[in-house]
Amino acid sequence: MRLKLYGYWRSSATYRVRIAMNLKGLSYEYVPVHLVKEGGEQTHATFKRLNPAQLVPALVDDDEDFVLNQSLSIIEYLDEKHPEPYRLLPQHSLERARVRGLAYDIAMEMQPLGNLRVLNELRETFGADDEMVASWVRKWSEKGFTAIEQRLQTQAGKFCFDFDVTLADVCLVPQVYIAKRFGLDMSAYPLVMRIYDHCQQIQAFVDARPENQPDCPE
Ligand SMILES: N[C@@H](CCC(=O)N[C@@H](CS)C(=O)NCC(=O)O)C(=O)O
Repeated sequence: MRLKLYGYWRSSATYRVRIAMNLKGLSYEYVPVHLVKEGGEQTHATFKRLNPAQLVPALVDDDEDFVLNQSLSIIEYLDEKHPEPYRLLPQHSLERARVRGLAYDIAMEMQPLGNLRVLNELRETFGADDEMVASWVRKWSEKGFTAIEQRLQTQAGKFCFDFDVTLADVCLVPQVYIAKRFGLDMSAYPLVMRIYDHCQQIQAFVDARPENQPDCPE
């Protein structure tokens, strides 16, 4: 396997894949796709060939000659192929469904509302300024984290699901990063933040941080 991860330092979806690959000790070449420069490199023909949806991340395996898109689909593929040292999706079907449920709450209900092209549309079509855009992201982040905080009350330990790191944690940490970036006060979500802080002590999470990526501006 010669894996190439096309992504962007500040992309939360790419951040998820970086965490998962680091947890599994998979080495990969990181190929930055600048989402803003020159109208966004995700819209250029070279990247559209990899992902016509014009979204990062994309995972390319040059040896096996395939391209995958959608962070959760990429992570599930890697999890099945490399179950060691952690399974990010539990083997028990009910537990697996619960982990997916929390991950989807984040990846399908929260993250898309703060995606760059949605925020650009708010600015360009509806005349939103920076504060209005930030307030929009905070509003949907609050709604999402309020539900997650409540859900965590019955199941959280060091991680979202007791003591095992799962896909849910892999999604949670980048979403907290986004909320903080847009100025959300996270003190209303103590369980979310306990898990976030615990994950920050794990090297795989540290190495995946946006500020530790080669395309992060100095
Ligand atoms: N559901 C997709 C979301 C991908 C996504 O939204 N990527 C963002 C960065 S986090 C992007 O490429 N945005 C570019 C744009 O909006 O033009 C996944 O999980 O991979």
